Amino acid sequence: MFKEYFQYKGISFPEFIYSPCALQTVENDFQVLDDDVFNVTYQKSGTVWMLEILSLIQSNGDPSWCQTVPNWDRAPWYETVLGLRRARRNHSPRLISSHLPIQLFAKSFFKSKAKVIYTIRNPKDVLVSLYHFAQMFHPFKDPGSLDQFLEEFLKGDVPFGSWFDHVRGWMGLQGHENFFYITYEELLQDLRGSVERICRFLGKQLDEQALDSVVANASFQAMRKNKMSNFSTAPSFILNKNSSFLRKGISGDWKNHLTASQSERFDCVYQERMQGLDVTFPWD
Ligand code: PPS
Repeated sequence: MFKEYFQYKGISFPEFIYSPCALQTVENDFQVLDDDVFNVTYQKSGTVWMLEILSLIQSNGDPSWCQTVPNWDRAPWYETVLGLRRARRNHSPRLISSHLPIQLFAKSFFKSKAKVIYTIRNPKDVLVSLYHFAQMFHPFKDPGSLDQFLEEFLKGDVPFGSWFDHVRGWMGLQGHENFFYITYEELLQDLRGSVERICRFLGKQLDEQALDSVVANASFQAMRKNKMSNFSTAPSFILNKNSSFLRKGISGDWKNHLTASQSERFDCVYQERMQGLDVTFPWD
């Protein structure tokens, strides 16, 4: 049952958590509402961090929601079989998370006023984070050696497909008023300033005390302690609890894992695949 992938429109998804039927429903039938806010990322780019920030903003800085309801219920990943059910059941204004590439996203989004916040992270750190995650998340295949996994990642031969295609696809919405992007590195460098920018995009005003609370409760330390955010209550047949989902929470960890030649190989593919994308990221 576990560790098998199926293909949906050329993208790999792990069985059991995802199904072709749920993906088809999301793409073609899911009714996006104008006040939906989507937390979109390529996996391991800061999804649960942004989820926490958005939950706290929605609650005007009051941490009770984040401390009593698991993150997967507050902002369900709507492409999963269970997340789709939760997303449909949740009351508006809904927060919805997604790792889907843009071409598989709900069609009704593109005719709505719903907002997307797209968080992007240095792909070398995404690779390292994903490499560790694949060893603890039972639906994923064993990643093998880092060298092997690096090649699969660069080819896009991993769940959710290519990081490059994902970023290029979503960044095509740059300039649309319902699209906002931010990097994991900006969140790390200036969380308060980032929260203020997110609030402006959402048209939400928080007072100083509420902002302080968002920043304090969305810190790595606070989230690591919060059972509703650290996945310690996730079933152990899904997640191996001997490792931590909130692993290191830093930028540049790739330097502790990639050799000089692996890093050069990455740079070479990065330059080729990102050519013509008119954006500069903090790691460029
Ligand atoms: S997933 O499985 O795709 O939804 O994972 P995702 O949440 O996108 O990414 C997990 C990484 O984000 C880090 N993280 C944080 N870093 C800093 N501050 C906070 N508050 C925070 N919350 C989550 C988490 O530790 C994973 O990164 P690594 O590098 O593995 O530590």
